[in-house]
Amino acid sequence: MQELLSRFDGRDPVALGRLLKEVENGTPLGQEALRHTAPRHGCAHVVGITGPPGAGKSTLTGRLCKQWAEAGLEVGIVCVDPTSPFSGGALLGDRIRMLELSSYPNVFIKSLATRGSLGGTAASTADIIQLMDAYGKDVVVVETVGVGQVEFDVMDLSDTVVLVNVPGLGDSIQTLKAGIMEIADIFVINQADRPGADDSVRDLQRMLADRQGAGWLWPVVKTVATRGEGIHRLAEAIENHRAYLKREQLWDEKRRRRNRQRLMREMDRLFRQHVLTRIQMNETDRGLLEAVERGSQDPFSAARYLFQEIVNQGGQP
Ligand SMILES: Nc1nc2c(ncn2[C@@H]2O[C@H](COP(=O)(O)OP(=O)(O)OP(=O)(O)O)[C@@H](O)[C@H]2O)c(=O)[nH]1
Ligand SMILES: [Mg+2]
Repeated sequence: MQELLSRFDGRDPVALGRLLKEVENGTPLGQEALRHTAPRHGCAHVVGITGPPGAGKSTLTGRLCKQWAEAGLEVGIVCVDPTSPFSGGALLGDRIRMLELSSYPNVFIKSLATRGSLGGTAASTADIIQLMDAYGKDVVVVETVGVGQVEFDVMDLSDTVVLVNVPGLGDSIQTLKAGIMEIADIFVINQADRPGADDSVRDLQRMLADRQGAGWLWPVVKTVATRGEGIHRLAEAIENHRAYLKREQLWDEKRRRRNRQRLMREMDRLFRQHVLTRIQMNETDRGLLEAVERGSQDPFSAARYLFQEIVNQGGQP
């Protein structure tokens, strides 16, 4: 274990991959890795890329990361619930582009399959970001399909949220509008080689003009990801947002809030674990649980009773 951690500290990508897997599976070694790396995280710029399925998020991520990698930056990519390039099932051209990207020694790609699993996605994404950050990644890009609560939670882990859309987006904007529109910092109209791109940019700009920002004007960037057009402008917008966050002290504030959330989440986890152990070991508690299940005991009083018992016993099971 110690050897793996020192190899991680020595920036061995194999050790990073191994520890990411441990963290994803919630093993004791994964927990140890999180404790070990906690003091060192908070430096990486976390960029969330979201938008409807097939908008070109992976292609765009690939282009952006290639540019950063060639500029010498350490880059991490996290794909949450991927359906294309990174996981397979994609067109050959996309696969080759991604393969090309993973040949850069300073790029690390991690896919996080979540389909079918209940909850915990945001938690494991936060852990994966932490590890990549502590490893020394300058930028960590997180790609999700922007449709549900999970994506929303994951985007909450990002410093800069990029919302990718395609021309003729009237309807898709409407469906995405609830929530995601509000948390986006940069808007992209990708597939600008298709008709209607300029109209879409105008529509978006009109919509954003009604919004009063405190110091940040939401840029709308037109891109053709497949040809690499507009990527420089997008990279520039992302860099401007980073500078803005630092200037306004929002960078530190976000990290404080995230650290607080992680404390609360870890407390929840430990407490729940404690309660489950107690119920397993203690017949009275088990009887109480069964009564709650049957409906003959109300869960609110039962929870209060259990809580008080745990406090009285000083946290011993
Ligand atoms: N014409 C055109 N096609 C594009 C552009 N960008 C991406 N595509 C194509 O659109 C398809 C989807 O691209 P992806 O990058 O996989 O899109 P995605 O948003 O990551 O898709 P999911 O992860 O499945 O939601 C691919 O066939 C791309 O080659 C573009 O700018 N113009
Ligand atoms: Mg994708």
